[in-house]
Amino acid sequence: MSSSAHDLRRRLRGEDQPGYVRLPGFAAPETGRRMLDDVIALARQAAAGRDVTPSLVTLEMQAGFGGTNPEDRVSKIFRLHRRPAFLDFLGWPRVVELVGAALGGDVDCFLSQFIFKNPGAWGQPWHQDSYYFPFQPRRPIIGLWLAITEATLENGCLHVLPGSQVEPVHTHVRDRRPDANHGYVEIVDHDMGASVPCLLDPGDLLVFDSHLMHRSTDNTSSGMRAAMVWHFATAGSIDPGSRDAQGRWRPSPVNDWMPYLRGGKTVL
Ligand SMILES: O=C(O)CCC(=O)C(=O)O
Repeated sequence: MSSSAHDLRRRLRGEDQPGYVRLPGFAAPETGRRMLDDVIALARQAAAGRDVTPSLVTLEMQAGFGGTNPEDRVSKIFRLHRRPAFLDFLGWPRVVELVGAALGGDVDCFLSQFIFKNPGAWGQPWHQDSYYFPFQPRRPIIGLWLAITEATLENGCLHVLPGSQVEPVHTHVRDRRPDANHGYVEIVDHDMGASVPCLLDPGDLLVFDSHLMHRSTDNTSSGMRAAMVWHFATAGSIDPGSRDAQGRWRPSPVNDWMPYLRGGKTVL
């Protein structure tokens, strides 16, 4: 393993390490704008009753939430990583190198989501992504969070708890706010007092371990705070799916396992 790969893994998963890495200016802002244009078109197609599968559009759940355009009501759009605007990013040599350094040469991309975070939208409470990923093996799993717009305290940037990647997956309780967004859960048994906000510019990238505790706050500004997130795990991971309302295991509605790296090379 190269020393830079060793260093990245240490920063993501090591004791007394932050559990995340911030890469300013990783992408040009235009890269994010192309992604935004693509998901706006998808949101409008879905609102017009067109079939947008395999993508999945979820709406903000707050009563009366809305705006002028269909995308103004959207919370997240999942299953995007096979679409050209998002697949192209995965083919970038810098992304290949980064993901390979973090996870090794045999990797799948299993989840992607564009988060609109429109004005007034809920933030996502404190959680660990591995709560949503009950795979075998449990780790390593990483997320890449690309800022599409600026992320500020007012528009609901991410907050992370440095060092919390060494914690096991904690109990998560359902988000207790009225009209909470589907799937939002919360860690309530850990002190988050040492958390730090991640103030990012468009094109900045945050790489983080799936045990890192993080949240985002509500968007109290008048503009959208958009981000694109991809998640990666070791190829051959076993995904039991997720539990439905009756507690039965079903294939996850949002995961889409796509081979990404084999022997360190892309297989897109
Ligand atoms: O960007 C956000 O608002 C929340 C994203 C997040 O928590 C995640 O990707 O796990």
